[in-house]
Amino acid sequence: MGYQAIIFDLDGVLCHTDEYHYQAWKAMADGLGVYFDPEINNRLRGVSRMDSLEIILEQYNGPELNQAEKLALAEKKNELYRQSLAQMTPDDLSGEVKRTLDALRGRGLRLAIGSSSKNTPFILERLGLGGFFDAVSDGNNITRSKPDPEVFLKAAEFLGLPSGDCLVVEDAVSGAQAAHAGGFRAACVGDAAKAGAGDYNLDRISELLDVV
Ligand code: B16
Ligand code: MG
Repeated sequence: MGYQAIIFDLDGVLCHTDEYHYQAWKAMADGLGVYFDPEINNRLRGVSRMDSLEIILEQYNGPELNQAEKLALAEKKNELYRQSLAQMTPDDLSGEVKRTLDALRGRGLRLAIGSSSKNTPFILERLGLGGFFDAVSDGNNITRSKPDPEVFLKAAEFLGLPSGDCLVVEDAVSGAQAAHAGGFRAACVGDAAKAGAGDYNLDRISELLDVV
Protein backbone atom coordinates (compact mmCIF):
# COMPACT_ATOMS: atom_id res chain seq x y z
CA MET A 1 0.00 0.00 0.00
CA GLY A 2 1.16 3.55 -0.64
CA TYR A 3 3.55 2.54 -3.42
CA GLN A 4 4.88 5.19 -5.79
CA ALA A 5 6.28 2.75 -8.36
CA ILE A 6 6.17 -0.84 -9.56
CA ILE A 7 9.35 -2.58 -10.74
CA PHE A 8 8.57 -5.50 -13.04
CA ASP A 9 10.73 -8.49 -13.72
CA LEU A 10 10.44 -9.24 -17.44
CA ASP A 11 10.90 -12.93 -18.30
CA GLY A 12 8.06 -14.93 -16.69
CA VAL A 13 6.15 -11.82 -15.56
CA LEU A 14 5.44 -9.52 -18.51
CA CYS A 15 6.19 -12.12 -21.20
CA HIS A 16 6.72 -15.83 -21.64
CA THR A 17 10.26 -15.78 -22.91
CA ASP A 18 10.92 -18.41 -20.18
CA GLU A 19 9.72 -21.05 -22.68
CA TYR A 20 12.23 -19.76 -25.27
CA HIS A 21 15.03 -19.87 -22.68
CA TYR A 22 14.08 -23.48 -21.94
CA GLN A 23 14.07 -24.53 -25.60
CA ALA A 24 17.44 -22.86 -26.30
CA TRP A 25 19.15 -24.32 -23.20
CA LYS A 26 17.64 -27.74 -24.02
CA ALA A 27 19.10 -27.65 -27.55
CA MET A 28 22.51 -26.66 -26.15
CA ALA A 29 22.37 -29.36 -23.44
CA ASP A 30 21.28 -32.03 -25.94
CA GLY A 31 24.21 -31.08 -28.19
CA LEU A 32 26.55 -31.59 -25.24
CA GLY A 33 24.85 -34.82 -24.10
CA VAL A 34 23.80 -33.22 -20.79
CA TYR A 35 20.56 -34.09 -19.00
CA PHE A 36 18.21 -31.09 -18.68
CA ASP A 37 14.55 -30.90 -17.67
CA PRO A 38 11.88 -28.33 -16.68
CA GLU A 39 12.74 -28.74 -12.98
CA ILE A 40 16.38 -27.74 -13.59
CA ASN A 41 15.07 -24.96 -15.83
CA ASN A 42 13.08 -23.52 -12.90
CA ARG A 43 16.39 -22.98 -11.08
CA LEU A 44 17.51 -20.70 -13.94
CA ARG A 45 14.71 -18.17 -13.48
CA GLY A 46 16.18 -14.72 -12.81
CA VAL A 47 19.72 -16.15 -12.84
CA SER A 48 22.33 -14.65 -15.23
CA ARG A 49 23.32 -16.45 -18.44
CA MET A 50 26.73 -17.63 -17.20
CA ASP A 51 25.40 -18.67 -13.78
CA SER A 52 22.61 -20.57 -15.58
CA LEU A 53 25.21 -22.42 -17.65
CA GLU A 54 27.05 -23.47 -14.46
CA ILE A 55 23.79 -24.90 -13.04
CA ILE A 56 23.23 -26.90 -16.27
CA LEU A 57 26.83 -28.15 -16.22
CA GLU A 58 26.24 -29.74 -12.79
CA GLN A 59 24.94 -32.67 -14.91
CA TYR A 60 27.99 -32.68 -17.22
CA ASN A 61 30.47 -35.57 -16.94
CA GLY A 62 32.75 -34.92 -19.97
CA PRO A 63 36.25 -33.47 -20.18
CA GLU A 64 36.72 -30.21 -18.25
CA LEU A 65 35.59 -27.10 -20.12
CA ASN A 66 37.71 -23.95 -20.10
CA GLN A 67 36.25 -20.43 -19.88
CA ALA A 68 36.42 -19.85 -23.67
CA GLU A 69 34.45 -23.07 -24.26
CA LYS A 70 31.86 -22.05 -21.66
CA LEU A 71 31.49 -18.63 -23.27
CA ALA A 72 30.99 -20.31 -26.65
CA LEU A 73 28.24 -22.55 -25.21
CA ALA A 74 26.48 -19.54 -23.68
CA GLU A 75 26.79 -17.66 -26.97
CA LYS A 76 25.32 -20.59 -28.88
CA LYS A 77 22.36 -20.69 -26.50
CA ASN A 78 21.89 -16.91 -26.83
CA GLU A 79 21.86 -17.12 -30.64
CA LEU A 80 19.09 -19.74 -30.53
CA TYR A 81 17.21 -17.70 -27.93
CA ARG A 82 17.44 -14.51 -30.00
CA GLN A 83 16.08 -16.36 -33.04
CA SER A 84 12.92 -17.02 -30.99
CA LEU A 85 12.81 -13.43 -29.71
CA ALA A 86 13.03 -12.15 -33.27
CA GLN A 87 9.73 -13.93 -34.05
CA MET A 88 7.87 -12.05 -31.30
CA THR A 89 5.46 -9.23 -32.10
CA PRO A 90 3.32 -6.88 -29.95
CA ASP A 91 0.64 -9.63 -30.12
CA ASP A 92 2.85 -11.64 -27.73
CA LEU A 93 2.06 -9.10 -25.01
CA SER A 94 -1.10 -10.46 -23.40
CA GLY A 95 -4.19 -8.26 -23.19
CA GLU A 96 -4.21 -8.79 -19.42
CA VAL A 97 -0.62 -7.55 -19.03
CA LYS A 98 -1.27 -4.52 -21.25
CA ARG A 99 -4.51 -3.62 -19.43
CA THR A 100 -2.80 -4.02 -16.05
CA LEU A 101 0.14 -1.78 -17.05
CA ASP A 102 -2.22 0.87 -18.44
CA ALA A 103 -4.45 0.77 -15.33
CA LEU A 104 -1.44 1.10 -12.99
CA ARG A 105 -0.14 4.05 -14.97
CA GLY A 106 -3.64 5.54 -14.95
CA ARG A 107 -3.46 5.49 -11.14
CA GLY A 108 -0.31 7.64 -11.30
CA LEU A 109 2.19 4.89 -10.50
CA ARG A 110 5.61 4.99 -12.11
CA LEU A 111 6.57 1.79 -13.90
CA ALA A 112 10.04 0.27 -14.27
CA ILE A 113 11.82 -2.89 -15.37
CA GLY A 114 14.21 -4.91 -13.19
CA SER A 115 15.44 -7.83 -15.28
CA SER A 116 18.63 -9.93 -15.27
CA SER A 117 18.45 -10.20 -19.06
CA LYS A 118 20.96 -8.50 -21.36
CA ASN A 119 18.32 -8.95 -24.08
CA THR A 120 15.84 -6.66 -22.29
CA PRO A 121 15.99 -3.75 -24.81
CA PHE A 122 15.41 -6.18 -27.71
CA ILE A 123 12.48 -7.91 -25.93
CA LEU A 124 10.81 -4.60 -25.03
CA GLU A 125 11.17 -3.41 -28.61
CA ARG A 126 9.69 -6.67 -30.01
CA LEU A 127 6.71 -6.36 -27.62
CA GLY A 128 6.07 -2.74 -28.64
CA LEU A 129 7.14 -1.52 -25.18
CA GLY A 130 10.31 0.32 -26.21
CA GLY A 131 10.12 3.69 -24.43
CA PHE A 132 7.05 2.67 -22.34
CA PHE A 133 8.77 2.38 -18.95
CA ASP A 134 9.96 5.26 -16.76
CA ALA A 135 13.19 3.37 -15.98
CA VAL A 136 14.88 0.18 -17.22
CA SER A 137 17.44 -1.67 -15.10
CA ASP A 138 18.67 -4.88 -16.71
CA GLY A 139 21.54 -7.30 -17.20
CA ASN A 140 23.51 -4.60 -19.01
CA ASN A 141 23.86 -2.36 -15.95
CA ILE A 142 24.58 -4.87 -13.19
CA THR A 143 27.54 -6.96 -12.08
CA ARG A 144 25.71 -9.25 -9.63
CA SER A 145 22.70 -11.36 -10.54
CA LYS A 146 19.56 -12.08 -8.44
CA PRO A 147 19.31 -12.99 -5.51
CA ASP A 148 21.63 -9.98 -5.14
CA PRO A 149 19.39 -6.86 -5.01
CA GLU A 150 21.56 -4.78 -7.39
CA VAL A 151 19.15 -4.81 -10.36
CA PHE A 152 16.23 -3.54 -8.25
CA LEU A 153 18.31 -1.02 -6.30
CA LYS A 154 19.48 0.42 -9.64
CA ALA A 155 15.87 0.60 -10.88
CA ALA A 156 14.87 2.51 -7.71
CA GLU A 157 17.90 4.79 -8.15
CA PHE A 158 16.91 5.48 -11.79
CA LEU A 159 13.41 6.36 -10.54
CA GLY A 160 14.86 8.51 -7.73
CA LEU A 161 12.82 6.61 -5.11
CA PRO A 162 13.68 4.64 -1.93
CA SER A 163 13.06 0.86 -1.92
CA GLY A 164 10.14 1.19 0.48
CA ASP A 165 8.18 3.19 -2.10
CA CYS A 166 8.56 0.52 -4.81
CA LEU A 167 6.84 -2.85 -5.21
CA VAL A 168 8.77 -5.55 -7.13
CA VAL A 169 6.84 -8.09 -9.25
CA GLU A 170 8.64 -11.41 -9.74
CA ASP A 171 8.15 -15.00 -10.94
CA ALA A 172 11.47 -16.32 -9.53
CA VAL A 173 12.24 -17.27 -5.96
CA SER A 174 15.73 -15.76 -6.49
CA GLY A 175 14.00 -12.54 -7.63
CA ALA A 176 11.78 -12.36 -4.52
CA GLN A 177 14.88 -12.92 -2.38
CA ALA A 178 16.65 -10.11 -4.28
CA ALA A 179 13.71 -7.78 -3.65
CA HIS A 180 13.67 -8.52 0.08
CA ALA A 181 17.48 -8.16 0.33
CA GLY A 182 17.09 -4.66 -1.15
CA GLY A 183 14.33 -3.63 1.26
CA PHE A 184 11.51 -3.96 -1.29
CA ARG A 185 8.20 -5.76 -0.92
CA ALA A 186 7.53 -8.42 -3.55
CA ALA A 187 4.38 -9.48 -5.37
CA CYS A 188 4.91 -12.91 -6.90
CA VAL A 189 3.31 -14.82 -9.75
CA GLY A 190 4.03 -18.27 -11.21
CA ASP A 191 6.81 -20.36 -9.69
CA ALA A 192 7.62 -17.89 -6.88
CA ALA A 193 3.93 -17.50 -5.94
CA LYS A 194 3.60 -21.31 -5.73
CA ALA A 195 6.59 -21.32 -3.38
CA GLY A 196 4.94 -18.57 -1.26
CA ALA A 197 8.03 -16.37 -1.74
CA GLY A 198 6.20 -13.04 -1.98
CA ASP A 199 4.55 -10.61 0.42
CA TYR A 200 1.65 -11.02 -2.00
CA ASN A 201 1.31 -14.30 -3.93
CA LEU A 202 -0.93 -13.78 -6.93
CA ASP A 203 -2.75 -16.18 -9.27
CA ARG A 204 -2.86 -13.55 -12.03
CA ILE A 205 -0.94 -10.38 -12.74
CA SER A 206 -4.18 -8.36 -12.92
CA GLU A 207 -4.57 -9.01 -9.15
CA LEU A 208 -1.87 -6.34 -8.73
CA LEU A 209 -4.69 -3.86 -9.11
CA ASP A 210 -6.09 -5.11 -5.76
CA VAL A 211 -2.68 -4.79 -4.06
CA VAL A 212 -1.71 -1.19 -4.89
P1 B16 B 1 19.95 -13.22 -20.94
P2 B16 B 1 14.41 -11.96 -15.75
C1 B16 B 1 16.32 -13.60 -16.67
O1 B16 B 1 15.31 -12.65 -16.92
C2 B16 B 1 15.80 -15.00 -16.98
O2 B16 B 1 14.76 -15.36 -16.08
C3 B16 B 1 16.92 -16.00 -16.86
O3 B16 B 1 16.43 -17.29 -17.20
C4 B16 B 1 18.05 -15.58 -17.79
O4 B16 B 1 19.15 -16.49 -17.68
C5 B16 B 1 18.49 -14.18 -17.44
O5 B16 B 1 17.40 -13.28 -17.55
C6 B16 B 1 19.60 -13.68 -18.35
O6 B16 B 1 19.06 -13.55 -19.64
O7 B16 B 1 20.68 -14.48 -21.31
O8 B16 B 1 18.93 -12.79 -21.96
O9 B16 B 1 20.90 -12.10 -20.55
O10 B16 B 1 13.53 -13.06 -15.23
O11 B16 B 1 15.36 -11.39 -14.72
O12 B16 B 1 13.65 -10.91 -16.53
MG1 MG C 1 11.67 -13.72 -14.29
